[in-house]
Amino acid sequence: MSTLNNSVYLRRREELFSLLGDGVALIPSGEEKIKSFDTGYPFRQDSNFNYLTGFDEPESLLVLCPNNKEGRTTLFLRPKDKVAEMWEGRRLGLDKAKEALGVDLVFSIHDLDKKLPELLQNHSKVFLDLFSNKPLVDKSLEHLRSLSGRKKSKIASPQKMVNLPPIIGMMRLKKDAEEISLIRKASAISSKAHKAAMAFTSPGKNEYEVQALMEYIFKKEGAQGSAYQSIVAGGNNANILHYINNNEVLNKEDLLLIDAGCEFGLYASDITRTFPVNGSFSRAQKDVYQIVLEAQKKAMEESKVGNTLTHNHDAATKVLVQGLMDLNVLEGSFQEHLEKQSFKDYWPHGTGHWLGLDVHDNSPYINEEKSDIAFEEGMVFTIEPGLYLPLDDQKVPQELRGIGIRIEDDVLITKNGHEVLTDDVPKEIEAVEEACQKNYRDFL
Ligand SMILES: [Mn+2]
Repeated sequence: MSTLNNSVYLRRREELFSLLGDGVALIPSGEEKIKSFDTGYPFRQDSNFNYLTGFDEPESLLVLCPNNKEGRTTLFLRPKDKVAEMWEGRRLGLDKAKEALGVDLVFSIHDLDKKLPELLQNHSKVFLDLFSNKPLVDKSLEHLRSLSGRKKSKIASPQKMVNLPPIIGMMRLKKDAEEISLIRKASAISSKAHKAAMAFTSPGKNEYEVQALMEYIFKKEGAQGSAYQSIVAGGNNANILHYINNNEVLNKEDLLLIDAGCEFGLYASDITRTFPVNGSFSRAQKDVYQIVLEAQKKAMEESKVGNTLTHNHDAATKVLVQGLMDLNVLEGSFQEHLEKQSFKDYWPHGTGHWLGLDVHDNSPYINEEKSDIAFEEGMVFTIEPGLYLPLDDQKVPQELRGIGIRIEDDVLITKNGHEVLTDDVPKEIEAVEEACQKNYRDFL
């Protein structure tokens, strides 16, 4: 039924109960979305709902009431429906849900309006996603309004609404053993696809051919597909940070930047490699590549318990700015560039983000004291420095124009430092050139 053993979700819900006080939390499933007319996008479960239930159906709502005597965990879900199931697929149904998901109470989603007021009453606050689920907020407000209208009935109605995602986000920061094993699996599959892409790429192929090979490997290895839209960017296309057109022919003089990763058990991996289309780096490409690689290594060194993503970013930025000066892209004073951020044209993004159920995992970056969240064992994030030197930038020396490079790995904080989960994909210049000489069929 669910990806992991029920005890994992019970443990997570137990942790959340302890943060809710006498409140009640509403956590809706993901929704089916229309792609065009009557055809939908593939359904993808909501990350928080999955984190707390493992249940993979839409049209469901999890209600957590730590002080509800009849049961703390209530699930609304779709009832069995012979015709609908014949057309659209099997449903768990109410009868099996309790045991399959370890919840206390189950109701049909069609009875939500009838049952929700009962579940909301006699709590001081309601926890829910205030900013990205307007229908649920509206519905809750409607019920709260009618509850608070019944003043003489001695029913206490919640007076406060609290935004829930940051609270679950804090829980999701440190990955448990089950999550780490899913991220490991996602990383291994994505690593294989990147190695295959290096071996497969050659001048004259189209970007989408390389994309197709990688996404074939994602599926073939059991992943649900891409965790995010693959970026397969030849030459100057790499200087468009979110280039997803992936429809141009690869030139033999160019580099190919690939930012692609699969989703396994809903967990993401996120890898970027940049390698020469013809299998060997030119002098100019090597010069830029070495700087980005060095920046990544310096950021890696900072990745240990107690440090923060800002440590990583500052370490990478120093190397990249010095590099831009060495390449004669920037002139002037190193300190001034750092202070004025005048490198932003060529190094415009952050060095990393949390990674988990979402590729940019929906967890806070600062704590309640408004300072950076410090690394703890079990946290997972990316390290992805880059340099982008557009073809039409007159300030960039001629021979460097059109080069865009990013190197990205996924990192797990351990007791004594960190582990690079995507270390299997070559990134040293010689190793990359070697990987380009391999036969891609060996990865299929
Ligand atoms: Mn990333």
